[in-house]
Amino acid sequence: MVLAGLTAMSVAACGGGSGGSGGSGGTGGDAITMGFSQVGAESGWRTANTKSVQDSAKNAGITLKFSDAQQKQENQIKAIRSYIQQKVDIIAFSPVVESGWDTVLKEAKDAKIPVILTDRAVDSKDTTLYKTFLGSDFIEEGKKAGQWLVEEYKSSADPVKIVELQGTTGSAPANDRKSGFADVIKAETKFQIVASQTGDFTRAKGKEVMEAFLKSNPDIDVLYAHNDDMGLGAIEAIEGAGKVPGKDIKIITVDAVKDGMQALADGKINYIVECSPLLGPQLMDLAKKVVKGEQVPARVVTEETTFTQEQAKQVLSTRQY
Ligand code: GZL
Repeated sequence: MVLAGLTAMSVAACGGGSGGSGGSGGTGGDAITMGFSQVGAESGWRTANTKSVQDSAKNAGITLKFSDAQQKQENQIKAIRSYIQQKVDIIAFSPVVESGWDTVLKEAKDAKIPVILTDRAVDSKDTTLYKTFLGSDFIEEGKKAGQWLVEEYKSSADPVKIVELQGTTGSAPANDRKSGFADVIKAETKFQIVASQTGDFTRAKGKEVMEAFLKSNPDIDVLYAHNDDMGLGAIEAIEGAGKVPGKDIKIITVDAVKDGMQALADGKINYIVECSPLLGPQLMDLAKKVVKGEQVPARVVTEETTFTQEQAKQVLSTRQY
């Protein structure tokens, strides 16, 4: 009995956990090796998320193999295949877009290497392809943005012309922040989205698209940007057009990274819905449980809040990212 028990434990420790024979991890012993495929380095949020993952792996004693996909799905698929070849104990990744993952996730499953989704979701129907999804509720984030707008304009019946800077086309945050926001504002016909286009979550693209919006829509009242970085780029465009951001055009963004919170405190943004990038500690806890073969929740939703201009002034000095 004792020998059998020891054997079982040693297999589990080498990553044989929930995935059966699993990867040897390339390190043997109790150490866990994680292969992590990151979206890219497109925004302040992503930079903070990468730091959280890397610091947390170090603190957890997990060997991290890390790759930056430069926002290309084919690079993420290549990275996941490489981790399978290296027989890592577990794979975690933030899928740049929702679709097109079933084949490579089946390869990981066949190789008995468990997968954790972090930050963004996939639209695979087969939920046995991953052990859990850790990340924000993006629909809820979009709803919070819409709810602020409804409250902000409750005493006026005049039309409110909105332009929207969407995140990366096909990504879960872009799809869900768009639908959550639209669901709330559709209750009042005064709200009109007059233009909506992707800014790919970057400042540069956000500025470029906002410049085009301003040329074709001289009377914009509100900008809803799916992240701070696009909102900050849009602020440059708005000021370049001789308008005052936060006053002539009210701005709602999502993330609450430091630069966004500074613009909120300065009155250039009106409201920010928080989306926490600090997923590293929870990711490493989940990874240890999965490798040991322990049950984990299918969905772990990150806690987050919202900020007004006044609240930003109060918390700015305490922000971690
Ligand atoms: C959201 C994350 C998004 C951020 C953007 O969890 O995927 O990607 O909102 C980032 O800033 O680029």
